Amino acid sequence: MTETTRAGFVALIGEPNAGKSTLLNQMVGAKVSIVTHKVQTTRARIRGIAMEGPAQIVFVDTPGLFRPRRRLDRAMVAAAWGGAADADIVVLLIEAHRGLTEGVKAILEALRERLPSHTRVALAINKIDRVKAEELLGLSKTMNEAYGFEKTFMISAEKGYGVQDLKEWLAAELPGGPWFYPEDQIADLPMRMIAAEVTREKLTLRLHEELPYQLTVETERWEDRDDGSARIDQIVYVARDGHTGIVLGNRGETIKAVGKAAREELTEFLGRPVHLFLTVKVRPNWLEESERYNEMGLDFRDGD
Ligand SMILES: Nc1nc2c(ncn2[C@@H]2O[C@H](COP(=O)(O)OP(=O)(O)OP(=O)(O)O)[C@@H](O)[C@H]2O)c(=O)[nH]1
Ligand SMILES: [Mg+2]
Repeated sequence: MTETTRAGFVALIGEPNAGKSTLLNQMVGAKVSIVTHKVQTTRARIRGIAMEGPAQIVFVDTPGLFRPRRRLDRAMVAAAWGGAADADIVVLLIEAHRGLTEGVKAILEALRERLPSHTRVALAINKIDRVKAEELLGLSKTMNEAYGFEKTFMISAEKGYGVQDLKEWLAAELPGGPWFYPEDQIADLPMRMIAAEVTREKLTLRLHEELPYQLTVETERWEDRDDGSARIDQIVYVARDGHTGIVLGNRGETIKAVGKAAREELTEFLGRPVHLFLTVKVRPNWLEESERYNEMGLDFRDGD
């Protein structure tokens, strides 16, 4: 088997909101990484596993690359570059309608500076459903003048256009060798973390402005019950007293809606009933606590 099989790591990098997590989910065929219309949704490196013929492609979703300010930002950006450095192939995602932005320019610069020169980098121009076909050729040309990409793909991660082409190319380019995971595994992330991410996604979708960036969710207890259901207890850590009321909402309606949406998604994901209990706790300093970073799968020291 090892003579014909191929396997490797493909890191998805790009600006926040480029569609990296959407692409990972599309490749895997299941929602492993949370997606929102807001920037900086993904906080850590998330592995999703896809099979393509004899090849096993381990996709590494990374936090968006941007100019970091806070400790959490720095740890996220460090995690993203770490994912790129460890990968066999890096795929840079850009948004078709935004083109070669200042942020993308900074990433190209950093690709040259931070990654070994033999690193293989492909370009995926995403969200092609948002632009006219004739604009794409020009953008592809501009991008390839700015950086020596090995190959360029035009895709819509959301609609699935061009995704299979990209997948087949990656599968063919990965090194020969045994698979890293069982054939039917789709993610390499503890269930308690996936469950916390699902709740964070629902909170991010319902809360405004800075609030989603100032909270974190942890699964505190997970009990598999005899009747086949799971009882999951989670804590939502907020940074300020005033945030508790906003997260709870008028008569608790926000947290109720969040809990319901998260529970439904988890029930579907796990294929069994879920009882989800959410508690909101104020923790003014959580953004400076190493334990919170460990829970998120981030390296606290990277924030120094
Ligand atoms: N129109 C369109 N929207 C897309 C496409 N791919 C992703 N999106 C949307 O873009 C937004 C961001 O998608 P994500 O997958 O969360 O982006 P990301 O790069 O993982 O973002 P961060 O985790 O914040 O770095 C979401 O609203 C997606 O639905 C696409 O092909 N077309
Ligand atoms: Mg993401």
